[in-house]
Amino acid sequence: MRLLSTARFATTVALPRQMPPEGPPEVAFVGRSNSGKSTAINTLCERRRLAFASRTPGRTQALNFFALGPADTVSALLVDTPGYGYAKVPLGVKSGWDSLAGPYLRNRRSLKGVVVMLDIRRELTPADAAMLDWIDPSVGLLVLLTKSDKFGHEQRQKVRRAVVAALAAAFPGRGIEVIVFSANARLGLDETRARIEDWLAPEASAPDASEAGTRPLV
Ligand SMILES: Nc1nc2c(ncn2[C@@H]2O[C@H](COP(=O)(O)OP(=O)(O)OP(=O)(O)O)[C@@H](O)[C@H]2O)c(=O)[nH]1
Ligand SMILES: [Mg+2]
Repeated sequence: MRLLSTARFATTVALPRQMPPEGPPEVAFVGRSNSGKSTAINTLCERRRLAFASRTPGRTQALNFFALGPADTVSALLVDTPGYGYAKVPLGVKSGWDSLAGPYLRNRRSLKGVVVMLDIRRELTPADAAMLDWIDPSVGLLVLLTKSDKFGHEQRQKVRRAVVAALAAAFPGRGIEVIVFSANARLGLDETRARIEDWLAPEASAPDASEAGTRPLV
């Protein structure tokens, strides 16, 4: 069974003091209001209403944590974050960003990767660039061009090339992967799942237990 299909609700954090202690690896979903974060989580986890999706922008105001792993074990977490750019300011207080999501994304040591949702019709906005700039360079980044069912193949690829170029210019050397994504048309799901599961896998660089066991003691 795939790790993502074990997802279940863990906790909602509406205030900084409710933040769970650092622990298993986490991947956060971020993006402007209405960019498709909650829908992407539901689709990637094959669950209809795990994360609440809505037509009303700005509905998700808290951080919502979803646990992954066998029933009695939390081996990783997915985190749905409030949309930004709602109040026409890059990282607005009104969206809960300054007190909650902003500090979380900047300081959380358990955070291994951030999936950034860009509505394919809007490409990269200044608010998105400000958010990307906010994230520590040690954290993995993946950009999903969401709702790409709105465009035909040619137009999708054209936007993808433009976004890859804009990201390379704004964040040289970070090599940010850009995936054409649609929850409705089920585009880009396997690629996205593979990248997320990669981030959540136990440290590739950590010494292998079996190898350590074969090492002479003296
Ligand atoms: N056409 C199309 N619409 C989508 C797709 N994914 C999401 N939507 C629609 O976009 C709207 C917003 O989706 P959400 O998943 O709630 O977006 P969000 O980023 O979580 O929004 P906030 O939590 O308010 O910031 C909903 O009406 C979804 O049905 C998609 O792949 N294709
Ligand atoms: Mg949402």
